[in-house]
Parts: sequence; structure tokens; C-alpha cells
Amino acid sequence: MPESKCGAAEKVKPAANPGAEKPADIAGNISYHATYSPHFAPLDFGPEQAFYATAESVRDHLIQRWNETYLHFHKTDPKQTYYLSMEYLQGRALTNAVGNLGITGAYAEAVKKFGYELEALVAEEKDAALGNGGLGRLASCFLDSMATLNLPAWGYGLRYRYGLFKQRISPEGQEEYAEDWLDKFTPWEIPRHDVVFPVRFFGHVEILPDGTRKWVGGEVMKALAYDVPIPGYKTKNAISLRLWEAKATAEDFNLFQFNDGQYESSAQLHSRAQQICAVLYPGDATEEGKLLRLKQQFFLCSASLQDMIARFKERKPDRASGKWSEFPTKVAVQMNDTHPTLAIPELMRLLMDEEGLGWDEAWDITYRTVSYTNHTVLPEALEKWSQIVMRKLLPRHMEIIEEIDKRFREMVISSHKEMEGKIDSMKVLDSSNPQKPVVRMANLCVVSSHTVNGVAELHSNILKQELFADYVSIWPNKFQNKTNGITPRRWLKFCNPELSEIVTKWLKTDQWTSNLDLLTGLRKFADDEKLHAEWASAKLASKKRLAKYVLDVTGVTIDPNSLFDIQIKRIHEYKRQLLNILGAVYRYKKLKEMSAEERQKVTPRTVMLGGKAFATYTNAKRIVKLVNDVGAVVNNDPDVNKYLKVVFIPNYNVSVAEVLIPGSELSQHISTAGMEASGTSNMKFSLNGCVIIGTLDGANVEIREEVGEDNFFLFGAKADQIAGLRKDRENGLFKPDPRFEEAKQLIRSGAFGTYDYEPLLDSLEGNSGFGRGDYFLVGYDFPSYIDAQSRVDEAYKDKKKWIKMSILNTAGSGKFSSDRTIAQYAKEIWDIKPSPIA
Ligand code: T68
Repeated sequence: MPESKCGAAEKVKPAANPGAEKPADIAGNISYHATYSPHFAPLDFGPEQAFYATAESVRDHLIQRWNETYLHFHKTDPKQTYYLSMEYLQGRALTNAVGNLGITGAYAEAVKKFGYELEALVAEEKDAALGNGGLGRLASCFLDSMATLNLPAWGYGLRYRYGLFKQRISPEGQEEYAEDWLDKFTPWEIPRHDVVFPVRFFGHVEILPDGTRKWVGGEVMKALAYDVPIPGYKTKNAISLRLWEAKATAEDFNLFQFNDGQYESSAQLHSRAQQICAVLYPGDATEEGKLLRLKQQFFLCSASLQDMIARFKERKPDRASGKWSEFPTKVAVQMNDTHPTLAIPELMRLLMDEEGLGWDEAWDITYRTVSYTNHTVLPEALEKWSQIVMRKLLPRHMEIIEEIDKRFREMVISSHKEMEGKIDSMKVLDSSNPQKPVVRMANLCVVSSHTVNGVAELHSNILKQELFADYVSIWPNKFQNKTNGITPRRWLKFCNPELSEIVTKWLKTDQWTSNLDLLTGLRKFADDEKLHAEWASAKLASKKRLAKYVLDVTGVTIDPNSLFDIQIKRIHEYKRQLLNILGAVYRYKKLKEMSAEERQKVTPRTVMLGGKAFATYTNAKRIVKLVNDVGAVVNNDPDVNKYLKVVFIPNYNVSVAEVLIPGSELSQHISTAGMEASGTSNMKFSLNGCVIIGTLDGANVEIREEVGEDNFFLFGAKADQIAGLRKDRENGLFKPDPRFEEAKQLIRSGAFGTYDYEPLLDSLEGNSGFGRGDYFLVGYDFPSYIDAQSRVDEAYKDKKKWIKMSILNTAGSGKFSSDRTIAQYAKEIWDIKPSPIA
């Protein structure tokens, strides 16, 4: 072997049991990759190069397991679930991969031989941020659980060139930049040049002599698969996240035009193909933007369904000649919100037009195959696509949707006469505005899926009682709840090693990592002083790490002995970051009014907020600006900055969350009741021994039940009061609390700068009107929020009490493992069973 940049290079075949591999062999394998899978000059072996070589060495193990799992599923032909999602927020993969494979220690030792700490190499990896927020991260937690539970299940998504934007904070506020996660290369994907499907757009429908219909013409692109192996925890199974990329072919390249100097027109289809996977959520303010999003959605659905059908046939070749009734016994398709709804008409089209089935048979198969998860009840977030755009882009699908709509209406009239009056709101096509007829995607999902689920008890009840109430009388058994969950591996074991060692020590087992209910075993030690001491020291270690991070990224020094109070999530008015910052403004004002002696009795607090505002969501961006402006004043005010700091954490993403959550003591989940479907960061905080201040909304309700009322700071209106409170407000019956007026007044006075906050503050005023009338009830909930915050301050003074609350939060988090959620989906929706490789 030649001498490489990092010593002798020896290719070592990955051991059948990765845990048995010696650090020296691992080091040899890493140097092999540095030499023979080079991405850099041969003499370089800095942290970045070391990261890539290490990741490639880990990838050998992943590929081995992924191959075995693929073959195993191929041979045993189990029923398999396909999770269709436009988003996956995977974050970094290295820690998770070595952790799930059980080889963290050996790899840490191996990289030491090159003078590196594993943590330092881990930090070289860019986050895969192919998602916006909760919905995308949920999909990633689900993949981890599917693999861990040995379920035959895969994820399908898109390989966006640029994922969620990078956020920078300037004096003007948030700025967005393309996040180039593929800038160099990602070691975690396997390009599958053998897995390619055509996907058509535009064109027209032709009627063949036998009366069948066929979609022809238009433009055809190729979907190329990239497989990301997803290892299970302490199991041999590794499943696939299959991401599609759009490509044009050499035939689409006009060499004549190119040689004639017409460079742009020579490669038009290539550039249109590139647009499809260029960015996650391209802006949809323009017609072009809307069309592009619809193309993305269809691209995902069409490629994935063709792939599923190919696999269905491949596993038993005699199926090719028509055992279609078996399809729903072998394939379950879960639609992650309405974004992949086009899977419904696409499956119908493939079965009818490509495979020759009749409507009834195709419909029966489709209905038994697909199910739908709803993640929001906000009316503006319920997708509606223009029928005109849809007919142009997908003419055959539009015909199929029209037929689904027609048959649904006929069914209601013939079998549910009592619901006839409700047809207008239930039907799929809404043509009430003849200028802008639309397809209601959620209605299409409900009508065509065998099961519809919400993501927390409260949310699922709202679906049944409000949003989808009319359908319940037609299909009483179609609606279910599947309370969300999070993977305890990433969100406790790997991100908070100090706390997880303590948990393992006191429970005398590490089995909690795959059986999270075992955490209840901590309850009996909730008053144990030794545990308290260990718990407090683990928390302090995480707080110090967080304080260092904050200093690095913001330049603000924060005191690890102050109460760390965190709110991190997408910036949205319903999530009420504005309530949080108004509370901080009020706290600042009171501190200013106090004497120096009085201040000394105050519980010092560090309020941290982080999150991205959608680029065109002006009020959300104003909130980001306000948080930063308040921070700049408060943090530099020598009278108060020992007692209060306000920090905006820039560019919040999965790896930032992995530093913030372990260091948190109080976290805010303060949405207007009924508006947050579930929330999942609330589960992560609580699991890490952080106490929640929150409304009775989404999964907060269940968290509070599990951890106990005394260990949760509750405030605010309840979901069933909201409509009435809004009505009261419209009738001029709302009397604002003077404290609320004081906070707004201080901002208006210019205490935090001269930026025009009026539109934001104005949204909290008046009794009604567009962008006014305090739709999210910040003013109504403000006094009870401030009171709850005072209870927090008091509780924190009693260290023993606080630690106990913290322990009981962790102890009560067992229910919120995504293993539990996925086991329920597997049994109650998908009807699939674990299939471990031997
Ligand atoms: C979130 N939804 C819910 N949506 O808001 C959250 N929407 O309560 C829940 O915990 C989470 O889903 C998981 O169930 C989203 O994250 C989106 O990101 C989204 C994206 C595009 C269009 C609509």
C-alpha cells in the first residue's frame, strides 16, 4: 500500500458485526478512504478531509446493512410502507450513524490516532435541511423508528439542491441565503443509476380506439434515485430514504443549437429539470412559482409510485400479469400532509392507463393503499390548487380528480341523503368562483384515503368535530389519532450524553433508548439528593456548552447560573413569539423601575429565541427584528443585564437544537389554543428535563398529563373558548390589561430603536379587520402569561423543587417516543409487521 496523507492505507471489508471492529482497523479503513476515495489534494488531512474519510468508512457499514436489508425484504416480500413526504429534516448523520451502529467508542478512538476528537469532526458536517420545521423533522424521526423497529418501510422525498435557507441577522433583520449542503459532496447517499423513471408534464389526453385514455406529449423528464441508508438502533436493519432528482437526457440537448452559439435554448429541458429540485419551497407568490411547486409535488408522487409498482412486480414476477388485488396487501402509502396528494390520481392513472384496470378495481386498490396525515387546521395552510393550472400541467389527472369528485357526490346523494346539504363544503372541486376554480387537496385526501389521522389528541378531535366533521357521519371509522413522537436516540442519548449516562445509571439499564416507557422508573428517585446533585451538574455542563455556543455565534455573554428560557421554532404569529418578547419587554420595564436592592431578589433570566421566518412573511420578519432590537438594548443596559438577557439565536436548525435543548430549563410552547396541531420540540425539551410554560394546545395537553400538572406552567385561554373570545372582541368587549399596554407603549416610545413596529403592534389593536383585532389573542392571554412567568421565577428560587420538576419531566416523557407512534401506525393504519434480518 502506498503511504497516504494519513498513514498506511488498508482496505478493510466492513466486519459483519461492526461492534467487533478494532480501532486500529477502523483507522486503516479511514486512511484507505482518504487515499482511494479522495476529494482533496493527497497531502491534506485537515478536519474536513478527516470528516469525509471517516464518514465514508462508516458508510461501508451502512451499505452492508442496507444491502442485506434490501435482499431480505426482496426475498420475504412483506407488506411495506412508503412514507411520501416533501420534507425531511435529517440534520447531521455521523453521530447518529455511529451511535445507532454501536461503534461510537471505537470510532472516537480511531480518529484519535490522527489527532482528532470525534466531536470536532462531527461539527464539519453540514445539516441536511430538506424541510421547514416540525413536519419535516417528524418524517426524519419516523425513519429512525421504522428502521429501529425492523419495519419494512421506506421514505420517499426530493433531493433539493438548496434546502431550507441559511438565516443571517443584519441591522435590517433577517436575511436569507441559499444553504449549499451539497456544495462538496454528501457521503450519505448512493446514486442509483439503475433506478430511473420517466415523469411527464403538460401534454394532452388521447382516446385510443378501444376507448381507453392515454396521456401523451408534453415534456418528459427523468427521475433518478439517490438512496440514503437509515440505520436502526441496535438492529441490523437499514432502510432507505429514496430521494429523487430530476434530469434531462442527452436527446434533450440540442447539439446543433449549442454549436450555433445558442447555449441557453440548446439545453432548455435541462434547465427546467434543474429547477424542479433546485429549492425547497420556491416562493409561490407568482404563477410560475405555483406551477413549480405543483411540478415538484407531482414529480415526487409519480417517480415514487412507478418505483413501488416496479418493486411489487419484481418481488413476484407473476404479478406482472395482473395480481393487482394483492397490491394493497403489499403496499401502504402514507401521505405526509396534502403535499403528496397527487399520489391518488397518479396511482389511478398508472393502474388504469398503464396496467389496463377498470375504474372500480383501480379505485378499490387506491383506496385500500393510501392514508393521509393532517398537520394543520389553519385555513390558509390547507392547500388549494387552481383547476386551470392543474388541467394544463396534468390533464389526465384533472380528469381523474373530476371523476372522483363526481362519484363522491353521487355516493352522498344515493347513500347519505341527510348530508346532501353539506356537499358544497365536502366536495373536492370548488368552482364557486368561476374565475378561480380550485381543487381542495385535503378533501381529495379524505375522500380517497382509507384512514385519516391527526397528530395529537386535541388536534384529532378538532379534525373530527370541526374541519372534517361532515365526513365523520359518512365514514365514522376513518378518523384516527396518532400522537407525534421523537426519536430518543438523537434527542437524548446522542445530544445529551451527560444526562443520558445518569438516566442509565439510575435505571440500571440503557434499555430506555428503545423502550422509553422505562423512564418512569426515575420517578421513585425524584427526591433523592444524590440524583439531584448529578442531575444539576449534568444540566450545568449543558448550559455551559450552550453559553459558549451563544458567545461564538452572537458575541453575547450569558450567565450559566441564570434561568435558561428558550423558544425555538418557525416564526409564526400563531406560535406567538410576540407574546414572549412582549413579556420580556415588560420584565425589562419592571427591572428598570426597581431599586438596586429590589433587583437583587429577582431570578436572573436568559431569554433565547430562534427560528426562521418565511421570506415573504413580513410580520414574522418584524418579530425577528424586534427580538434582536430588544436584545441589543437590554443586553447593553448595565442596570439590568445581570438579571435579564435577550438573545436571538441565528440560523436555527437541527444541529443548533441539539445544543440548545440539553441546556434548557424552561421552554415556551405558547401558541393560541387549538392552532398548534401537536408540536414536537415540546417533547424534546421535556425529555431533556426542561419544564414547559405553555397553553393547553397540541401535544402540550398530553405532556402535562404525563409529567403531572405541578410540573408544567399552564396559562391562557382553552381551545373551546377561542371562538367566543374573538366574538367578544369584535363586539368591543375586550378590556386590555394595563401591563399589556405598558409593554406595547415602551416599544412605541422608541426605547428599542426607530424601526417601524407599528404594523406589528397595530395587529394587536382594534376589534377586527384585516391584520388587526389581535386574531391570535396575545392581549387576552398576556396577563395569565405574566402571572405564569412569576410562578416560574418563584419556583426557580427553590433549587430542589426545580430539579424535581426537571426529573419528573424526563420521567414522564416515555409516551413521546416516535417508536410508540410508529408502532401504532404500523398496527392501526398500515398493517405491517417487523421483519428483522437474521
Ligand atoms: C407541523 N406542521 C405542525 N408544516 O405545525 C406541528 N405546512 O404542530 C406538528 O407538530 C408538526 O407539523 C408535525 O406533525 C408543519 O411543520 C409545515 O412545515 C408546512 C410546510 C408547507 C406547507 C404547510
